Amino acid sequence: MYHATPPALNVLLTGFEPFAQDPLNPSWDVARALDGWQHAGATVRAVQLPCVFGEAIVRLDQALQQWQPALVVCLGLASGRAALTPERVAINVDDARIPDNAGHQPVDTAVEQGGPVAYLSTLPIKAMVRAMRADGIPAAVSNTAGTFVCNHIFYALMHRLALAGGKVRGGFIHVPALPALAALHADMPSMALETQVRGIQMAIQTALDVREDVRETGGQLH
Ligand code: PCA
Repeated sequence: MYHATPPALNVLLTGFEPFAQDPLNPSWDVARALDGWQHAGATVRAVQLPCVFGEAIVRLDQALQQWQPALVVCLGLASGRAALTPERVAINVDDARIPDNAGHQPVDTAVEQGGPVAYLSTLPIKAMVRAMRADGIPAAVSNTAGTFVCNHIFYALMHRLALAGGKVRGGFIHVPALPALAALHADMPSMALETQVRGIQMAIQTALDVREDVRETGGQLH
């Protein structure tokens, strides 16, 4: 008799530690809230990354090694945005406007020496945006993840997935501030934690269910 059970599928979901004097980072709150959540036979594994150039990649490599994920979604905070924004493209540039949590501030250096100029997300970003908006959650495709630690980890992730043969899909989603964080600033858009969690849940669900992205216009940041 054949009793083999299919291998356990893991979804690696990363969030960042707080940075830039903010006391919290919703990207980690969201990832932590989804740790252990299951969909379509896959289990979410949440890992926190340091907001430090280089060290974040070391931690990512450990997590990839540990969980051998079938899908990787990295989250980060984009304060100032009002929607959940799957990123389209990671560029091979570190150009920090502020120092990271270790005081490093690289300017115009490569994430990976000799790597391609850019990688596109291999997540179905438009299907994800469509699913979130259909559920009443503000979402939009973003065409820039910036040039700070979020783009750094997004690029490093896509480089690794490409070098590993491109069978594992991955990408990056920026999340807005939480109301408690926005309250520390004068006029910052925010989104409640439970809405963010539901949106990211929906995004992961879509990535697991949808192989081919939808092709449609609209729903992107300018
Ligand atoms: N956001 C920053 C880095 C860490 C985070 O959560 C960024 O957008 O680069």
